[in-house]
Amino acid sequence: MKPLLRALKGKTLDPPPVWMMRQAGRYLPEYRKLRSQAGSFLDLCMTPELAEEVTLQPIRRYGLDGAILFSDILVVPQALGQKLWFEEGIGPRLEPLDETADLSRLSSAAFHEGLQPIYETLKRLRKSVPENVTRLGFAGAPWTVASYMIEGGSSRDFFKSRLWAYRDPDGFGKLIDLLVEVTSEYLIQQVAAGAEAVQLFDSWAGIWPDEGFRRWSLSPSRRIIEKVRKDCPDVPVIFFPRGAGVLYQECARESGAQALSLDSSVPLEWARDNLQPHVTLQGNLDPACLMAGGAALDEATRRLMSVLGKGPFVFNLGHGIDKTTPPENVDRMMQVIRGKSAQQDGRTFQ
Ligand code: 1CP
Repeated sequence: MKPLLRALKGKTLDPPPVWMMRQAGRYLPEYRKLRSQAGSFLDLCMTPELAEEVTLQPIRRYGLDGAILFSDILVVPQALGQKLWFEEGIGPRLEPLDETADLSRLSSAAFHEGLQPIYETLKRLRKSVPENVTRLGFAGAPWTVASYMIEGGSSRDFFKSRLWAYRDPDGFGKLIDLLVEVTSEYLIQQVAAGAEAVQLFDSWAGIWPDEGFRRWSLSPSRRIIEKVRKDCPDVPVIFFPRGAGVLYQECARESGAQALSLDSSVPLEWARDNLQPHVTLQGNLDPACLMAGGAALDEATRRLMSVLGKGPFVFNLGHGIDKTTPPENVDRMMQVIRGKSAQQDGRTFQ
């Protein structure tokens, strides 16, 4: 079995498998080149040959253990009929929904049709991803996706979304229920097209007090994970409730995920003692440390391996790699991770 899949299924590997959130992207010159040829970011996501190529770029360069589908969490609202565009220098933009919005304007009728290019990318990756590399699918968790749908893009405080949830929990719950339904189907279709494991990104989970977290982050995510596991029992699910703090413990016990992706603020010894007995852990190098490189990077990489590497562990970052990261710092990180034990393990890397 492929190393990343083995780790996600609870095996301890030395060295641990490694991939990076947002591993394909603007820090790579080969990505910037293709991106400028493609026109828009969405064109890149929705053109299978190009999305396939971008997915493979960091695999060729670094020999990572996981190839994550190149796409975005916001293609889901787009497939529901909400207008989406990306503004240079600003980021994603959507025509915002509000509390009075007629949710029936969102339609799942053409949902899978709109996402066909993404399934096609995964089909192509079946043939082009190297043999020992795991193909990862992903989606945004309902709360994180809903927040972009309501705010109309990125937000600092998510007040509009939180106010809706507090004032009209039934109405807000309908939007979350719709996202639970379509996101489960979306992930199941990704598996049918070739994804061997999937990650559910709840990037803004940490904004909630505990009750809100349970109701709007953990519970909808658990429902999705349950559906995916029922249809695809062999496919591990990685859950990333960024910023969950001590509530990571409830996620370990109750989300149904096989692995939890830790943000950089989670203390390693605490995670080892309280989470790793229940699930595989993934994470959590600070992306700023990767950007800094040098001795700080070597030291943080070694510490992560020595504390979490004695149990089921996947080396990753605590959040996405930043676009100003020098690509050679990733080489340095890979050397520290794989060191000499990579040869002992008998694994070969391009
Ligand atoms: O200009 C460009 O080229 C676009 C930059 C970019 C990229 C490379 C965006 C816009 N999305 C992506 C790809 C992407 N997004 C992947 C690809 C696979 C990979 O290599 O990992 C994935 C998994 C995502 C997921 C995603 N998109 C998340 C969840 C993870 C996270 O970072 O928290 C979120 C919140 C988004 C929304 C989004 N899309 C793009 C940006 C810049 C953002 C974040 C905006 C914000 O901070 O609110």
